[in-house]
Amino acid sequence: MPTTLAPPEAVRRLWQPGRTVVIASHINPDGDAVGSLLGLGHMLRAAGLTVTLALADPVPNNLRFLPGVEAIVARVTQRPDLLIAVDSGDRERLGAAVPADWPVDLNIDHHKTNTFFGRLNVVLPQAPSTTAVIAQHATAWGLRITPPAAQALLTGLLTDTLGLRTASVQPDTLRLVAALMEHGADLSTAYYEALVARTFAEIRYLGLGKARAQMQGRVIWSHLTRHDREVTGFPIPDDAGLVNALLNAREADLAVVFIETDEPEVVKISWRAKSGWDVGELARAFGGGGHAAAAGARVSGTLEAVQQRVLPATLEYHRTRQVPQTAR
Ligand SMILES: [Mn+2]
Repeated sequence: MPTTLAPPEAVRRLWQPGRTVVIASHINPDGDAVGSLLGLGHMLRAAGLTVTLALADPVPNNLRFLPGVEAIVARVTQRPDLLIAVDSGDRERLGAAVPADWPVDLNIDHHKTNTFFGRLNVVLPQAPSTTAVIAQHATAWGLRITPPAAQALLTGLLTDTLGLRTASVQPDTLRLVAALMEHGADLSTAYYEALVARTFAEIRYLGLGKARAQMQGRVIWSHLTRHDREVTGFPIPDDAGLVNALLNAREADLAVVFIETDEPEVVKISWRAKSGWDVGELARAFGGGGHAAAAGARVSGTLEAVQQRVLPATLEYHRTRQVPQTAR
């Protein structure tokens, strides 16, 4: 039987010096995935284990300042003594980082939806980030928080809380920030690098999207084109954070961004919602997926045609709080 909250002694017994360990996290990694991977990785290395870190997808640019990030591999083929999953709600979200039939010895997470797929599980849904779960347990697990570990753990906490401004941030969270700073984390650098810094191209690309924002009935939307990327030099067919920036509008409940991709007639759509709304439902109606607050889909058609289908459905959803039949 898997445990739901493994006793610290059981976890501590896993890390015998000399053992080989693979730590893996989820596809499309975010700051909490990378921060958990590096934070635990640095501590286990300091404890005398041979550590390999695995992520199926590349580390986003805003997290490349973290020490040790260059050693992360896309796939592990040699089976270790221990396999640990961090910040991953289920086994499948590890993607191709490790073979699907390797059992997970320890699953550390904070997602409410976690499936307890580890032999030992440390899943705390109230925790603001998986890095917070790791930082809170480090001492009980017999681990020492080194300065590079502290920096990685703080970064995951900052990104999952959007810079310490989500409702999940409690007095204890700020005490944890203080403790990580005492262990050598640099708050100002982590905050700037992970959350604030942008390239010049990104600022201009984002600006084009912001300038053409439109709003109707508390739904705000905009689009970004291939041409926008050509003129600004922004290299990736994504929204560069535009959808989050649009949802900052006081007057809006929902935000949508349409991105013309580099594939012919494929449009990427990103939805964001303030609390109480569920754009995941809307995204699923268009063959995509996601959560209540953030969701996405890829839809075939020209930018114009896709907007003409998806925008009325989004406005209708907002008006009736139901996904209209026509969206299916
Ligand atoms: Mn997380």
